[in-house]
Amino acid sequence: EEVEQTYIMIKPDGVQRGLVGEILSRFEKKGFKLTGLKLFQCPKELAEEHYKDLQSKPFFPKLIDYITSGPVVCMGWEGVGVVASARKLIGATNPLNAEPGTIRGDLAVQTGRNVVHGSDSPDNGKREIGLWFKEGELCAWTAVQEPWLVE
Ligand code: DAT
Ligand code: MG
Repeated sequence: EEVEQTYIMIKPDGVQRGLVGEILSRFEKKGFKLTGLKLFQCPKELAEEHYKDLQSKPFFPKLIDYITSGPVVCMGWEGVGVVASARKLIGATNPLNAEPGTIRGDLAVQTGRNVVHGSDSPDNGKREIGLWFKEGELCAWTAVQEPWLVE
């Protein structure tokens, strides 16, 4: 059980549908610590870098159009096991397969509009936070609730 960092992003559909507070509060209530937060219109080059592993997929151009179609909410979250835990809170990539209770299971219908991104490994968590945030945009702080979350 290691303290990890993950990059969570509310995609343009989540912002347009007024789901920012709902999605953010699920990570907050779980007990993770917010380390960075901003509303951001993503340039094409950054979207392509973020999703570079999917470059050869047929859906790649549509994915880039979607992610750059409006502002996203960029978030850094920290906590014990946060990478895998956040992926569980988010649910399966295809919202039709996502369990009720998960963000995608409760709030989304289609893979191409699945409202939220979460890093898939601790290494990618660090990589993506470095990609989306500049130095000075992240805060190191102590949450007073910490001893009530982790023994
Ligand atoms: P996840 O976002 O669950 O980590 P992923 O990394 O495999 O999923 O893919 C990144 C995003 O690309 C995903 O959230 C939506 C889009 N995507 C993935 N597979 C797709 C497919 N078969 N058709 C259309 N879009 C897809
Ligand atoms: Mg992924």
